[in-house]
Amino acid sequence: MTRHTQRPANDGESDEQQSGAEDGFDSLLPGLRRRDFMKAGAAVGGLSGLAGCTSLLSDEGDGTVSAAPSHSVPPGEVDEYYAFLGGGQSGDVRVVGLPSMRELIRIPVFQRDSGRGYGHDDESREMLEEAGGYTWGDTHHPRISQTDGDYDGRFAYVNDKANGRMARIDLTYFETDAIVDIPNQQGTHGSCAQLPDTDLIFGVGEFRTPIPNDGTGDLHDPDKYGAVLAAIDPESMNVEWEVLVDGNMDNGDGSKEGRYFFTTGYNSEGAVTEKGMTRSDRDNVKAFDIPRIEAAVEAGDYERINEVPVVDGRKDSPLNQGDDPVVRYIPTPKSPHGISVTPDNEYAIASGKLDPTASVIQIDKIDEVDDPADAIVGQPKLGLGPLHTAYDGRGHAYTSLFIDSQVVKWDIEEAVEADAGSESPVIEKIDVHYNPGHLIASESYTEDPAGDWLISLNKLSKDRFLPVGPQHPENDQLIYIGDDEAGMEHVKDSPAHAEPHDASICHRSKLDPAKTYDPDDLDLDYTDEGEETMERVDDDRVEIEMYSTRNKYGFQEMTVTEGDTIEMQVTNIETTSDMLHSVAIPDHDVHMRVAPQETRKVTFTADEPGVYWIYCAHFCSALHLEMRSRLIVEPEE
Ligand code: CUK
Ligand code: CUA
Repeated sequence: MTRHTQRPANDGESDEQQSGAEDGFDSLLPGLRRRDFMKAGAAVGGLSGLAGCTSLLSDEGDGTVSAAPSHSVPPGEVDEYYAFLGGGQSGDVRVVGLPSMRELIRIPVFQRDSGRGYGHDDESREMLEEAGGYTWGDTHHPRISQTDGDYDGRFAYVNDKANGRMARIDLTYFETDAIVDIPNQQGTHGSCAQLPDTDLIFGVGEFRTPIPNDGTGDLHDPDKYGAVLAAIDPESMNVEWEVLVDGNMDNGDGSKEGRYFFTTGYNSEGAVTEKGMTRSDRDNVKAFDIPRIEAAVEAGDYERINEVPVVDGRKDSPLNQGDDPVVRYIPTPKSPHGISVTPDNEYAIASGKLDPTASVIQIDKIDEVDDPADAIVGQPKLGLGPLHTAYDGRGHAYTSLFIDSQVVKWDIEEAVEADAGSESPVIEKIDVHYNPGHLIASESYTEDPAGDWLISLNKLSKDRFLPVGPQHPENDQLIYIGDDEAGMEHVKDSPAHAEPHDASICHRSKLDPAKTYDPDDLDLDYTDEGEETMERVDDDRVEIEMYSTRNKYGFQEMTVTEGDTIEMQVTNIETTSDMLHSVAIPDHDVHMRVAPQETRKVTFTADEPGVYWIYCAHFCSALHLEMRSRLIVEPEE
């Protein structure tokens, strides 16, 4: 481990202090479970006395004693990591600090959010409109852009499983800045970048449909349905090409050097009922050969559908005959779910879901073997319902076990050595509460994971929190994984709004969020104090450009006529960070936030005569309530 400290919130603590106690003391040390004791005690060869033991353990200040470093972040201090969590059916991305697990902010992506003015100003509203105009999305897999195999802090990308879209979040401003509605794809599930430099973003199509799905094909014959992998340019957000495959797809991950993109797939049967989808004992992992696909596109070996070049990657495609197929189908036990490539780029590991094993695919073997099945070099038996796998950079894998409600830690090389179906690679299991979907370790998706924290994103919390009605919170549990001798330690429960799936954890040193806007980054012109204008540009159109500051708007009143369309552009001229204002207009469904140095525009129609108090909805000073202006709408003659 090189870059960051392994013991984030506890810098003064030495390795010797990460110790345990002898069996028998556990009742005296309430925070540490018995099995941790045994492991830790064995690791240090036992300790001589209880007094020494308790003083050597970290104290959480609330009577809890723990072998993990402190996970509490005292008031006024900040976290070591940012965690970006897909918000599922809420359509957002949550930003959580680690190890405190405090939610810092939510980034609205596919839904309007009045707290951030998102979907209220013209630009974000038009972006949502142009991307289909839906009111929600299903965000699963936020991935941070990388350069040279490490987070570069520029962008995050996240899928909308519901409506076949991919969005980009600008991490300078923590705002969604682009959304693409992916043609020919329904149910964009996996989302991932081509590494090491984020040259492409991949959207993985889950639902099989007729392609094109416009009613012209046979709607009733599922055999004619298909699913595509979509490759998106990370700058323009254009879909560059797609590959049509047999069966469906689920999750995806890319090899670290850009050669392959892997997807899991269930339903190789191409069925349309649960029963049919689970009939066969085998499904597959698809390995997309990116350079080979790009060569096919270059050579014109595609069909253009809905303006996108679609390469035929089905098994019987001419492009799949011979030695360098565009897509290799690697058979696995049925219904593999998560797939992730190890930090060293040796293996792609697919978790079995309906099978208790994970399949370890050796990446450089894919080219060599005649039978793709021979690229699977390990198949450890992990437990029931393995879904997703994360890494610590020390040769261990951590897999969520949905049915067993556990996280299993196992040794990757050991799994390659052992016979298929062996449990010997399993190092340790820890209970989580309950039914984990994804799990994620700090910087697990990079070439150099930090290996200290892991979050288990549990689907059910049952009775772990105060009851709040029939919909219970999700439970994101923080587990310390930095001490192989002491073992995994569960240190925190954190209730979450429905419903996190995947996450990316990034060290704070790799992000550089802006404190205020740079007006040069915005398309609209800055309006300073004294530059405000109000102009009737048309019979029924009024343009207003004004500033806002503590505690006034550029105009104290604005008189228009019933039926006028008003384009109101507002600059927040504050240079002090955190000094937000907004433009809230009663009865007009307007709430436009303007952060310091930000200029936004909102267009609305004044269709009811009357007086409307425009007010600032962000509490900005003692005179915040006085920060108002009147919109006077005179009746039409
Ligand atoms: S999926 Cu949700 S738990 Cu979308 Cu990555 Cu597995
Ligand atoms: Cu400005 Cu409140």
